[in-house]
Amino acid sequence: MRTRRVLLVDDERYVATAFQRALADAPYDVEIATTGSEALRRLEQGPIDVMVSDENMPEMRGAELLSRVRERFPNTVRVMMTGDPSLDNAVRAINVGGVFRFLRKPCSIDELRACIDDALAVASSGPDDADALEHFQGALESLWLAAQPIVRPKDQRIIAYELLVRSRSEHLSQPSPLFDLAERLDRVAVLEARILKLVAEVSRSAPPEVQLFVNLHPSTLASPDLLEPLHAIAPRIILEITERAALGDLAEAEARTGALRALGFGIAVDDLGIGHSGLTHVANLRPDVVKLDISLVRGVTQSKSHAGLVSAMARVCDDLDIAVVAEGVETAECRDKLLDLGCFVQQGYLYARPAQPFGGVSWS
Ligand code: G
Ligand code: MN
Repeated sequence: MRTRRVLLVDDERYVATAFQRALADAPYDVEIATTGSEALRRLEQGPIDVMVSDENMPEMRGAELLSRVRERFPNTVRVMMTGDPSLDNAVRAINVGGVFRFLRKPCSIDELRACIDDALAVASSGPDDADALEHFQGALESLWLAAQPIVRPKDQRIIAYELLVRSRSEHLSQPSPLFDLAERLDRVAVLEARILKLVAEVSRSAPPEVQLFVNLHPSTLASPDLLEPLHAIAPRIILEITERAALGDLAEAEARTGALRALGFGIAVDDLGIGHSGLTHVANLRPDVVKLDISLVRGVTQSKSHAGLVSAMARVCDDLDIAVVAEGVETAECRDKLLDLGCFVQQGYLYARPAQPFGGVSWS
């Protein structure tokens, strides 16, 4: 089984870190967040078994956070901790947040420990892992790769395709639920191995002059052997490393991407947007390609600051010899604005949706 994870949410960082330190010897990992939105972002990155949230937080109250988590991540067992254990609070936490336990502040480390143990026991007796495994195997057997062209609109050329994993299994057709399940079942490497083998197969029918962009799960950086099937075609492959996933130790990430480069692979930083640590990644990893996130690209026709950021990125990347790809281009207006801003390589529904490889483009 994978290591279990507990997320402590408290706007007072020292409270959270004090508990985290006290639980350092526990047989599970303890992570912390200081706002509701930070907690939600963390949940999007991978499964959390138990979340313990403070109620009284300025940005998003605990009850609201718990209700959102209940809706989006129902497998995360929820505990509320509050210094104001009024009946109203309790009713809201139970009815809206579906909480498992209610802890009163100040709460001793022993109380917290016991509560987390109970919550973890409930978490493991949740959805039946045997069923989940069968469902996952079904998805694994029906995997296929969609391809979406990456184009230079100025000369109407397809210069690459991004390969996107899909499956024919119900609820698992898209990569994010598929990888969530793989993480829960500790099968990420199995899934990734299958995908990379498929990439090697599909590459044989790709037009000879195009490059292939392949999304890597962050954990694959630590298991580069999985890329073996692609060694022979490494110069055609650009490995996309998402900026959304914490790359952990940057020095380590640099060494790992360096090793992949030495094998001939290109490196792209994917989903580069606003509000993450992406620029640091760009500066340190010096990727061959930067892919601007949809949220940034969408903004260029409406917002001066988005447009300014994109044109600054295009200039900096040009200076550093990094190619820029704008993702999520959906309209002609957006295409033209991006060209004005110096983004000459684009990808998005305007040109083609991800589809069976390797389709053409409508140059409207
Ligand atoms: O995280 P990554 O950049 O790899 O995600 C690419 C995803 O974006 C794919 O699932 C693809 O279907 C989707 N996508 C590609 N082009 C567009 C677009 O123009 N608009 C929107 N909304 N999504 C797109
Ligand atoms: Mn991508």
